[in-house]
Amino acid sequence: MNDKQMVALQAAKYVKSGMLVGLGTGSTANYFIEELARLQREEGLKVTTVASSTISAITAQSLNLPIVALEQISSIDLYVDGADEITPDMTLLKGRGSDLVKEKLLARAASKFIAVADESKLVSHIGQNFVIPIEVIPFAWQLTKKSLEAAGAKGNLRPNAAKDGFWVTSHGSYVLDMTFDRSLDAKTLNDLISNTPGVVEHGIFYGLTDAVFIAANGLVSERWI
Ligand code: ABF
Repeated sequence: MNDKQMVALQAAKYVKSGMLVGLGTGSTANYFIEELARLQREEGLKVTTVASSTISAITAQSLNLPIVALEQISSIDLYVDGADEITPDMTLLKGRGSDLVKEKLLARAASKFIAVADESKLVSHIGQNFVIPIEVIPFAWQLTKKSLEAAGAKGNLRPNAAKDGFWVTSHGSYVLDMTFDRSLDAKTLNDLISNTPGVVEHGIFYGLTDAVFIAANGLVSERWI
């Protein structure tokens, strides 16, 4: 069993029958979805799920997990998802793929949000290894980019090489992949980006995690707030 699978299985121990469970996106979240399906099949677990992306919804459906649409929920019991970066204060960077809007909605709606990852995701500050994805309203992208540049950011629209154009998310936003001065802390960055007109949502998950589970060399450590 690899570290991603191990940490996902640990998170699945917090799932109880009757829960409405949010399904994350990515390889670690996939192991969690597969484990839920196994628990349902072999141990009679009864849960309802809601997915953070089309791909996770397809996976859940193919494994016969009951699934409801985001439109049908106003809160969930538990959300389990991976991350691209995790800082010591449990801030996450997410959204290298897409659908970070749904991911953030579920993280906010959850009574408990557990972030799961292997140790490669641990960083000292947000933006250490990856650019910060910022979803913007398409017609506002130039103005939004300019506002962010005035705050010292650098970057550009995410390209879509397959279509020889720009990346468009599942709900029609463009994505600005930006870097910021590394002296800015997570809260400052979070507030700055959230308060920029034209921004739909961004990949900094500040103050949203209840726990971070990290697997390293076959051992899982849990850190709860
Ligand atoms: C999605 O998948 C993203 O928000 C996050 O970027 C990524 C983590 O993927 P993995 O578990 O495959 O490393 O949730």
